[in-house]
Amino acid sequence: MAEPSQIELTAFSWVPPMPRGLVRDLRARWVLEEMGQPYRTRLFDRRTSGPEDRKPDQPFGQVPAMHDGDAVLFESGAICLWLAERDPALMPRDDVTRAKVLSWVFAALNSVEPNILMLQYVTLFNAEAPGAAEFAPTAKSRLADRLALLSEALGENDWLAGKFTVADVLMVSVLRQLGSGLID
Ligand SMILES: N[C@@H](CCC(=O)N[C@@H](CS)C(=O)NCC(=O)O)C(=O)O
Repeated sequence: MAEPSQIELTAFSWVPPMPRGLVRDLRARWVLEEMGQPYRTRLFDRRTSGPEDRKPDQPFGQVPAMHDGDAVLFESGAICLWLAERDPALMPRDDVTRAKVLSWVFAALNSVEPNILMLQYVTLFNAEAPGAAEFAPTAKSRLADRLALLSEALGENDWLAGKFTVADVLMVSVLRQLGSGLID
């Protein structure tokens, strides 16, 4: 019988309709699938399980977290980078490409995603909060500007670092959040 995988990923067995297909464990699953790396999951049902159940592995009570042997990681970006380091396709070994990959990984999580989150907060999650409706057009226009610059940087290229890497996994995962009509 095959050894059980030493990799365990936390995820939800149930979420409300809106975030389905967008929960951040998908980023790690995508990388694991690209690598052909077997893994098992530990699932939480959001109807019955609260953040406290997840805090032992994830200080903010969220998913994903990942056990890899004795190592425990949280943050989808850290998990994806940890895994990609083992796959020269996802994280090429040459410095020139590697520098691009690292830069685009952080751009996805630190320069693009926060603008999406800001718009989500004022139009979806906290739409009723004081000032939210007034700030929504600014948030929308900031996101549109950021997306225009991303598009300019990508140009006619298919991939951010010249070939498909973990940077594309993370950027696409971030951009998929726009699919729900957040921006025209
Ligand atoms: N920055 C974290 C964000 C993780 C996150 O937002 N997780 C959400 C699902 S996509 C979550 O667990 N939400 C449940 C909750 O907050 O109760 C990451 O990239 O891993």
